[in-house]
Amino acid sequence: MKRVILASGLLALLNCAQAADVSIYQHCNYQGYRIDLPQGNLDMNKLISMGMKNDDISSIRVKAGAKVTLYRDAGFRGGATIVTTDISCLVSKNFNDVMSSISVSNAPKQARHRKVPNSNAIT
Ligand SMILES: [Ca+2]
Repeated sequence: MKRVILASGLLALLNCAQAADVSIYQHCNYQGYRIDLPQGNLDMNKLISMGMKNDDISSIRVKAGAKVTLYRDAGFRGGATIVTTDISCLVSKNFNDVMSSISVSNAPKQARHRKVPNSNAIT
């Protein structure tokens, strides 16, 4: 019985790890291209290598517990705004088409949502 409970717990963790916590979108209302972001500090060149155009992002989805800091300039400079929820149009934050670097982190209560290194335990 204990095994079953452990297995379902691991499954929940895996499901959690699969979906991106943060996605950025080209246009307002989650339109245009979408880029799923991993945790960490993502500078302009990294974002461009992931398919972003500089100064082009207009909306963002942020799952509960995640925290995102948007920066106007590359190198995490030029003024920042913190986002912890979905923003359907960054015009409302005065941040439309300006973001050049971004920092993605999780609040402490989400820290347990990590990838499970060995999923064999489920079977
Ligand atoms: Ca910029």
